[in-house]
Amino acid sequence: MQSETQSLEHYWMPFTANRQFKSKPRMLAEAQGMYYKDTNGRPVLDGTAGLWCCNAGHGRKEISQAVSRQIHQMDYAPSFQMGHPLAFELAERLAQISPEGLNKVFFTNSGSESVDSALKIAINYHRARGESTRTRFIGRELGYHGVGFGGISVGGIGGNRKTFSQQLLPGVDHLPHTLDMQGNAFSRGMPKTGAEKADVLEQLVALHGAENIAAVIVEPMSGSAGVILPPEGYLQRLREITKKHGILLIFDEVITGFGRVGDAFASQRWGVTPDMITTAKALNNGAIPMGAVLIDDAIYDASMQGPDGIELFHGYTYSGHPVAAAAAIASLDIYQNEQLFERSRELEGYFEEAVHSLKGLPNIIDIRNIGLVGGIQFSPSEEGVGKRGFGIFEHCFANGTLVRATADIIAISPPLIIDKQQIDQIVNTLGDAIRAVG
Ligand code: PXG
Ligand code: PLP
Repeated sequence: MQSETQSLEHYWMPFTANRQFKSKPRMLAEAQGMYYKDTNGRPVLDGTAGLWCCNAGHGRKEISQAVSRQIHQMDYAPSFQMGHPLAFELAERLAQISPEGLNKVFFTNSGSESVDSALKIAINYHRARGESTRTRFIGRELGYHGVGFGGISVGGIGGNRKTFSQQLLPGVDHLPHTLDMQGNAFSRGMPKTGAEKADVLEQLVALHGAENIAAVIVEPMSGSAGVILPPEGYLQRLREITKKHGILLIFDEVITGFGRVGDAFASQRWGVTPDMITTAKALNNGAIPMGAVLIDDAIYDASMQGPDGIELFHGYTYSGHPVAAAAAIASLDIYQNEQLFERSRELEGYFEEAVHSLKGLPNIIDIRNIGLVGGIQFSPSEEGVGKRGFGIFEHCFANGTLVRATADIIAISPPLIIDKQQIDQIVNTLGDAIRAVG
């Protein structure tokens, strides 16, 4: 419980307007099912699964009990040159639900680390095959790949890069983003047009030479930049072009993984299999920091060919942490037992109708959706970019619903256990907020 005298001065909060927050804090203290409680005991409906993490909802006993059991049995085990059974068990479980061929797993502690790991694995793979000139990466405008120097280099959100622009990885290009507000505003699900934007990859190959390009990394659906869906056929084209030129394709599924878009992974929803998938967040329902890279057998096998010894000079103190792994196995059990990935697909139609019913309210210029994720985009107010979005977020929170604002886009991504009435509640609160903020 926060006491009246609690100092807020010492904690430098991430991706937060610290001075603004500390002058008017929003504090969460408890969570159960679909609801948070703030420090005054007021319930807040979770329209964001935390930060896209808690797909099975909050306070799941199966997870807390697994964590408690494991921390008693063995709190920590070294991860270099030592193993423990749970990490192997979790890797096997992940291989069972991952797309075909992606049967190897490298553990990390966050999405950012998963991205850095995947980029390094790509370079290591090409070197192992004698193609050591393949070092360039291709990301995409508006992409979010976490905050490591690797991730911001391939990332395409200007605000996250500008301060560090002289220190980014060399040899990175960006594909154009796929948001087309002229042609595709208010699309339901995948937009119809724009697949040809993938063809820019051919131009980059012509410019640099395929023999110099290691990998292309994209979010199959951009989450952070405001729910930007791939046009029909776009991901297939990226797959065809990368395959043709021996370039690895990495899908960053930190947000789209574990049921968010109506299948275990977006890769399966859209029938396109990359060479690696980066994950984190809902991997263990957000309970303990953990991420993982799912890797095609061919990459692993090629990397095991050199002289006997360490095959990849990379890893984290907490890779495959036993307590995080216990939480992940318990989470996968819940996802499976309650068929939550299927539930996300089943509720998609209702959710789609609900979010698109907001069309026509003041200043809405686009609404986008897939699975249990929705994005509502507003024109910026005269006060500046982001003010309208933040005002709507604040109004919703004051009225008992948590949504997420990125600039003037509101994203909704509730736990997959949500019911129809709760979907209505989110949309109704949002509608009131939009009318009130104007
Ligand atoms: N890749 C993708 C696609 C992500 O969405 C990361 C990497 C980085 O993960 P970590 O665990 O290092 O934060 C992410 C994280 C938002 C929001 O509001 C999104 C993320 C994180 C925080 C807020 O959209 N995505
Ligand atoms: N910095 C120092 C001084 C370390 O000794 C280590 C790990 O041993 C690290 C950073 C990296 O920490 P981690 O493995 O948790 O990423």
